[in-house]
Amino acid sequence: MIFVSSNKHKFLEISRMMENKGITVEWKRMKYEEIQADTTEEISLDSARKLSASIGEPFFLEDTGIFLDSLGGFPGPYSSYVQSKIGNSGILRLIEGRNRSAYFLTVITYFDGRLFHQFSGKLNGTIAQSERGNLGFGYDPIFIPDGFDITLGEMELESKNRISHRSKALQALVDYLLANHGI
Ligand code: ITT
Repeated sequence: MIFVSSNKHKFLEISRMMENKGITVEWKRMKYEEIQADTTEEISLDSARKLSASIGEPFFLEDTGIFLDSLGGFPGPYSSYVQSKIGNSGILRLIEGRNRSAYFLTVITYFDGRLFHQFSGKLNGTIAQSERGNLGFGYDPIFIPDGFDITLGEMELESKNRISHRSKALQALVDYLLANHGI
């Protein structure tokens, strides 16, 4: 399976999950252009459509966002831009004194060589009072998954993989492949 992404952390999480299922993931490391759109689904699909013209064989990619309830779902599809401009400390300042509920959403788009298929995974949680942990990446140090009292930044990769948005979306893809192609 070819996975397209510029993000090493995503690849490490995905390849470990797939390894545990006996599937080898080949990392096509590249930065591709992402449109700015209202939904993660649209962004993920648009990227896959454009890349399919040059890749020409089955692959998958994913787009992920963090959605803060008290900010009407912001940054959501703008998560990458917001992370690079204001970072986790900026998010902590933005939601000071507000409801801290949030969720991660991952949308995988799989191109089977002809058609596109989407699979999503969600992880609910709350935004921590301060950054904690140096594991994971991106928003992990400020996100406490429901049912835990540590952030994703304090979780080993295997533990994050057991509960994450990304692993749920990936499991849906694997289920689809098993049902339709036998992998
Ligand atoms: P691609 O090349 O795969 O697009 P990217 O890092 O640009 O890699 P996204 O646009 O999907 O990926 O990510 C949006 C932002 O959300 C970005 O700042 C990531 O660091 C962050 N992010 C994505 N997945 C995350 C996760 O599991 N935990 C914490 N932050 C995450």
